[in-house]
Amino acid sequence: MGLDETQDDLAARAETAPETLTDGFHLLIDALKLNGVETIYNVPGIPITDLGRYAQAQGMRVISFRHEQHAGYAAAAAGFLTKKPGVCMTVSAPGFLNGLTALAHATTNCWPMILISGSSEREVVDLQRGDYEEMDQLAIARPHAKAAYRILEAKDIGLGVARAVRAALTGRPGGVYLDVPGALLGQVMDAVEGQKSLIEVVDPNPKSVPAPEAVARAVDVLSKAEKPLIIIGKGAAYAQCDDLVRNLVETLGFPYLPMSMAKGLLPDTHPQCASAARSLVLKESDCVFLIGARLNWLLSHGEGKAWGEKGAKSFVQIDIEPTEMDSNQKISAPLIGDIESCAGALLEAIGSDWKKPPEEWTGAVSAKVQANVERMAPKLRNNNSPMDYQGSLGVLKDLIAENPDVVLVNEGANALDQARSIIDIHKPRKRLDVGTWGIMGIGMGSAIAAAIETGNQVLAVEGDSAFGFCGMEIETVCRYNLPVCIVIMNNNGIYRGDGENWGGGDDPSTTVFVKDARYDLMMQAFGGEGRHVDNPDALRAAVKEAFASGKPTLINAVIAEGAGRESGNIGNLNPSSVVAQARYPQAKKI
Ligand code: ADP
Ligand code: TZD
Ligand code: MG
Repeated sequence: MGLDETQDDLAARAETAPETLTDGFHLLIDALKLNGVETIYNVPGIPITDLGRYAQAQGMRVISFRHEQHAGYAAAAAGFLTKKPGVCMTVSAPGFLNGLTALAHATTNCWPMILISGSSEREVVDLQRGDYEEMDQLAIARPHAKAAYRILEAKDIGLGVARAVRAALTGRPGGVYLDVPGALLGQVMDAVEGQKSLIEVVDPNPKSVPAPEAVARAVDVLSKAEKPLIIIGKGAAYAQCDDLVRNLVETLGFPYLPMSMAKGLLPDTHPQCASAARSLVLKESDCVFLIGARLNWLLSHGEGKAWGEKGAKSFVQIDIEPTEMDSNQKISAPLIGDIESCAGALLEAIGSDWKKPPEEWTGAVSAKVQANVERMAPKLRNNNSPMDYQGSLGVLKDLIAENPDVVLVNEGANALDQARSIIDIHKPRKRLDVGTWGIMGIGMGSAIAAAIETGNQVLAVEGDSAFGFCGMEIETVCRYNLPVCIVIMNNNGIYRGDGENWGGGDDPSTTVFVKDARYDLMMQAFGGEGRHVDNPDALRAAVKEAFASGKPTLINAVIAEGAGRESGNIGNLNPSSVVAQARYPQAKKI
């Protein structure tokens, strides 16, 4: 009995004693459950339709989307929020490719995710005989994933899932691809043998303790700083050691800047938060301590005008990934390890007689913060109609302050940059956005995952263009009756709605949409609440009502067409040429 039985033997046994058998479908479900996976984000179809049904029958939550990219973004966001791999499941070739963008996004953001895709049979695919949805998916996934595996035999499903879970979580987290040929799911094996073949991964997030000399070196560099700065990144939010990070930041007494998804790890209203003095602290600081943040494009690689004089700063960095060090600037004191272990070791090493930075520095930063906050305050109170970003987002800032457990999802250009700087976040992991790639379309997948994984109210602040990348998923929001309130910052286009066709033809400009579109009516089509507002008071009332009811709601917020800026805050990244500037006088106005 067992492993030496052929599939024919097992088929015969299935006639008389099916309860003694299991199959690929159920082994996969059991292996995922054994490793703590409770939810699958998927789009059904051959060969995984029944896998979804059986998973639901076996007590898993299976959330079906309208497009795999959004199921994938949901899985990626779930990975960030829970520190467990978010699982997305797709059909072969086109469904797989739709999900692959999200897998690459998870890998780029260092979030644990597993993309499970059904695939066609190797024998046909490898000879390119033209199978249904034929594609060598494993090869295509590999460059976009932290790891990629294919399971060919039912007895290896336990192994395959264990490898995927460990690869997604251990060290720097990332996306893992798991290729599941259709025939595998139908393979039958003895139930007891099958159960024995499953592996529950032991310690998938092992502690990674920094070397004592590395800790001493870091303390030495930090203690010499006159104008220190901490930058907290989303790796620190992901690490889920919130009290320890807060304790470290408060003990050191340095001003800090949170990267966008690290906002709320310490509240944005914390006295050491230097967000409103960002230019000052980046330029003037003499020592920068990075905690779970990379010196990538989002920090202009640690160089250029924003960073002041070249070579004038020393950098200390905590990261779990050794090769992250020196990727952009010399790291004088690398602390390789997990943030919990590193922060704990540092706190122990600095002891109780730590000398906080000079008042001259911290006082100057606080004064700048206060002046900028005061300068901004009246703009956030305007009641203009149509709205501008300040008046509308000022309202949302108040409502998030009153409801700090709400998870804010945010995408767009101006809608993103303005909301990031205006809306304070008060608790850890309460902000999800476009991440390291600045990708549009993460909104609905992230909002759905946030609602499912946390059970909290979600507020999705969406540029009208950003929303267009994922808008069909409002049907998913309504179908699962999720407490998601979507505010469309509707300025009739990408960056602005007032662009013109520079050739003078009848076609609209490349960046504008249908004028005065009523996105709220889309929501009504699916039974959700749709509201249309054109002033901040009405916006406040509509969002309050959505929070109170918890019903799926979409608010079409009318923003002045000319309120935004080209590319939001990153217009400088657009290539330009003197020829083009001379040829198109309009370009100068942008
Ligand atoms: P941000 O975009 O917020 O600046 P990044 O995504 O650039 O953040 O950086 C996050 C960093 O955090 C990555 O380099 C990643 O390796 C690191 N990281 C993730 N989890 C941990 C952890 N538990 N301990 C230490 N570093 C971590
Ligand atoms: N495609 C993808 C997947 N990601 C992108 N970042 C873009 C295209 C380019 N892009 C941006 O970087 S922002 C943006 C696009 C298309 C939309 C900005 O318009 P919006 O926001 O309506 O969402 P505002 O408020 O009008 O600026
Ligand atoms: Mg727009």
